[in-house]
Amino acid sequence: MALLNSLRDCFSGRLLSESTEMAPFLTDWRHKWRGNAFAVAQPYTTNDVVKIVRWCIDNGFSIVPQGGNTGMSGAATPDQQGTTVVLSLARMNRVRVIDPINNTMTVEAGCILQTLQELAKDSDRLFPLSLSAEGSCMIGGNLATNAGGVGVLRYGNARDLCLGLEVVTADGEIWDGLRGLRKDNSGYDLRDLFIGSEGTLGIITAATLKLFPLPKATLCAWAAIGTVENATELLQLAQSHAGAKLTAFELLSQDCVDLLREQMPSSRWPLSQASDWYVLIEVSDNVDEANAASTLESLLETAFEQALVTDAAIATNLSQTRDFWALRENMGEAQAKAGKNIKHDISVPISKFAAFIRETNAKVTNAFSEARMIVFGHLGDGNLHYNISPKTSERGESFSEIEPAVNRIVHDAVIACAGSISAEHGLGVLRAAEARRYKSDVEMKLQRAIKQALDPRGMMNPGKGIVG
Ligand code: FAD
Ligand code: 2HG
Ligand code: ZN
Repeated sequence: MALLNSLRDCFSGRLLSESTEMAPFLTDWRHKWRGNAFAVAQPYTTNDVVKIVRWCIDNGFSIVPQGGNTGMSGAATPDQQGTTVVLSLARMNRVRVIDPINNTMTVEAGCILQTLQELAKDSDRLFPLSLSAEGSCMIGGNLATNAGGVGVLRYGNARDLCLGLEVVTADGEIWDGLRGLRKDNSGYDLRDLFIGSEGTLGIITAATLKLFPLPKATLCAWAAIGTVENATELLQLAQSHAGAKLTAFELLSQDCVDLLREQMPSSRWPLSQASDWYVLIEVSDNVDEANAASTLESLLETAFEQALVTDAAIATNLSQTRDFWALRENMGEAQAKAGKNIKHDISVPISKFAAFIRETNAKVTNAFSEARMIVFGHLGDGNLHYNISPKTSERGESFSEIEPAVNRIVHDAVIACAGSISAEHGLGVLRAAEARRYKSDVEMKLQRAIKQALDPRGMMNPGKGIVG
């Protein structure tokens, strides 16, 4: 009790220590992992974060930073030991400055992503990071995971959208790197070390983010495609036809659509016939909607002529646009509703996409007849969500038992085509050991040297990420 009170008294924010109030912070959104913690601290300011870190150093506790707790890899859930303080950034949600001339905004780590998108829009700007969890994930978490989402093809991932950071280091010091500079070669890039480090090197407390001109019109189309080869050809065509106007290019299989409609029967379906594959294409235009429509229409016309597309629909109003996007964005939730699944968030060169899917689907379904392939993702980025659900509604342990063998098949195939076993969701605990398995000794030596230099006590998010 004395220890708890000394933590409570050392900073000005909220401290939770009752098991019921801590419970939501001790499991992930899928309830795949559960842990314990000494307490959950919710600081208001960067100085509060400093005090909590120093208290943890003095008392031998580790820290698990947490944002919106929407992560996919178990990285924000503490381990079982109960010797951790969960440091929730939720109350650090101030906007420090918006600079429309520099096209930047400086915000605290606990700002909800959607709030930042809306804020940018109010200034006639675009903050293009966009993912289905945007209503609850926080910018600190987005940066700590180097989140991707649906706008990477045009605007890049979270790393590309960040110019500067403020970080509380594992020594309890503040690094003020909140620079709104697009060019800065004045030393090793500390910002890039913290981005994507999953809370294992320090605590991001604020960030300076890039803003873009707000497009005048955004339009999307849903197209039926016979093969993945056709989808990658269509991507080439769309890139050459629409150039920088192409802002999203997402792929889904018929099995994904079936799963979605089973779990969410109210989903609206834009086409009259079924196909093996579908793509969702978005174009954005800085002139007007007529321009956007003409780009999309002429793209689809050429695609029909080249027999790349068998059917297509363009969203003609906001409600249709939402319906099209819902078919793609609700995939995560639909899988969660369906029960157990095995997720693989992988990157492969786009040129190898079609062969990868064909060959790996065959290997997985030959080895496990109960596997239902749920393959979708950000084709424009070479990032697949290569997920597997049980064919029946069976949710028991037997499906979990096949997970290591399935992972081995999928990840060996990824590495064989020079891909990555974690594209946008990070390693957390889900992929940490496997990532180590595929890294060279040299790369592991460098990774450990970075961890040792920035977190010599090993107190930041122990057990997570590449070094663990
Ligand atoms: P959390 O889950 O709270 O934390 C994630 C990691 O970041 C943990 O390691 C944590 O310790 C660390 N962390 C959090 N805040 C800080 C901080 N301030 N300083 C240091 N470390 C910190 N991800 C994608 O990339 N693309 C998608 O398309 C996508 N779609 C999703 C759809 C759904 C329905 C869901 C539930 C998730 C999706 N995700 C996606 C995963 C998730 O939303 C992202 O990883 C997101 O960036 C996590 O943000 P968060 O605030 O929830 O972080
Ligand atoms: C998405 O792109 C997310 O929808 C979630 O990254 C992927 O559910 C998944 O595996
Ligand atoms: Zn994704």
